[in-house]
Amino acid sequence: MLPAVSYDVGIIGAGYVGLPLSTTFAEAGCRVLVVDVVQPVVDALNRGESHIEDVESERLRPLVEQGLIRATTDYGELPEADAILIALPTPLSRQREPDLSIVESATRAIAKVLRAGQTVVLESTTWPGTTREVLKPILEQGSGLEAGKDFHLAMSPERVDPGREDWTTKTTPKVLGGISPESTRRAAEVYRRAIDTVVEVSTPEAAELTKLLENIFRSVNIALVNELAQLCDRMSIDVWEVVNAAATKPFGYMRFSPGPGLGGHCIPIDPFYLSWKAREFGFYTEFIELAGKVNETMPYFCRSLVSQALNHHSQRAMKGASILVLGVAYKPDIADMRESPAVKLISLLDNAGADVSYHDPHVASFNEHGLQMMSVEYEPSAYDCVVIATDHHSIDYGRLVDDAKLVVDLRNATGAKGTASDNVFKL
Ligand code: SAJ
Repeated sequence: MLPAVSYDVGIIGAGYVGLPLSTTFAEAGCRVLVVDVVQPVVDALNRGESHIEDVESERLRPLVEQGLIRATTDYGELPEADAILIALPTPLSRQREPDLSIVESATRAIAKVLRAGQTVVLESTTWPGTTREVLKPILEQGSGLEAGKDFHLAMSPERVDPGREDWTTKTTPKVLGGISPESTRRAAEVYRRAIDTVVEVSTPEAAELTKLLENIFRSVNIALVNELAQLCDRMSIDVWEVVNAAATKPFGYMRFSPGPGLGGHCIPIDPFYLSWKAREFGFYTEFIELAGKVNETMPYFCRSLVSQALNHHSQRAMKGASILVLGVAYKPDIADMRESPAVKLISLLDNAGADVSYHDPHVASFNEHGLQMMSVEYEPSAYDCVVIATDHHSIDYGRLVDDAKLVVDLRNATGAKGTASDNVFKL
């Protein structure tokens, strides 16, 4: 006897992907079961409290009160869901190799409760072949069911850009590929209940590689302008003037900006999922490796800019200089610290003997890569140098140029005023 289908979708993982996805399905009238292993997160969600910046509690609470979203730690409730969407982290190991352990563990738990007729979709960013070579055997062996026949299996990469408001989970086109045409059809049917545009591709591998292309495209182009920034420094050309001028081209060009390096849980990591898999085919992804190398040199290059600025403007050595790093989140107007290049820069400045503090209106404190710090009061004039590492829009950078002794601007946050002021040194 099949259990009554109490949920249209079960979503595994209540993170920056899973919670917006759950909310989007619920707002489309679907009944959603959110499964997460962290009990306090589950309890908070069932109280209508969101821990994800992109989903306000005011938006979540009515959906919980209407019974459209319920959270649990129990995979045993999943047979009551028509479809199961996996939105879990795929980090790199310490050896910088793909780490699918979280996804594999969840897949084994799903296999134990999988029932005929369900559709399973992987949303996590991963190497081409993961859905077919890793998830499929785990699900089949754990359930005794056959993929493509007894249950359906597909891959549909997440495209969340944390903090973005113009494109939402509902309005961003969703690529999707199943292990068979019927799996593609069934999975697309699920997503079309909540997502405006579903783009079907022929296989999960095509969907997996589509996502990697999107993020490798960003990593390589960011590395390009970072390399140009280093060359411009030697040629005494303002790289910001050049990237801004290039961006006036209305076709055939896309703006990217130099900076102190690559942060976030995607761009610094995803490309290495492909270079790792490509080696299995005796293929070396030169662009990915080169981009990674260039992007990883940026914190070191920025440290030398600070050292030069202190020397030329203030006749000061780095050693003993008081430095305020302004903005440590990995990108503007969010609190996320993951892989933030500002953390590496702070370590380098500290190792060079500077007395380093940080201020970030979004990040009260952090504990990353062995650094544990708290945000200090914002008093730019109290420091020998203020380094703009992330340009949050809540800071008045014109006022900063007037108040600070010396500014090193790694994001062109000070704009024309910074270019005109002799106490501002730019990347
Ligand atoms: N960065 C630069 N220069 C640029 C753009 C970005 O230095 O021109 C830096 C940022 O400061 C940040 C890092 O790169 O540290 C990543 O920036 P990002 O804008 O790619 O932001 P993410 O990683 O939060 O989101 C990206 C998505 N971003 C956009 O599409 C604009 C998208 O690539 C993916 O949907 C998402 O990663 C993901 O989850 O894969």
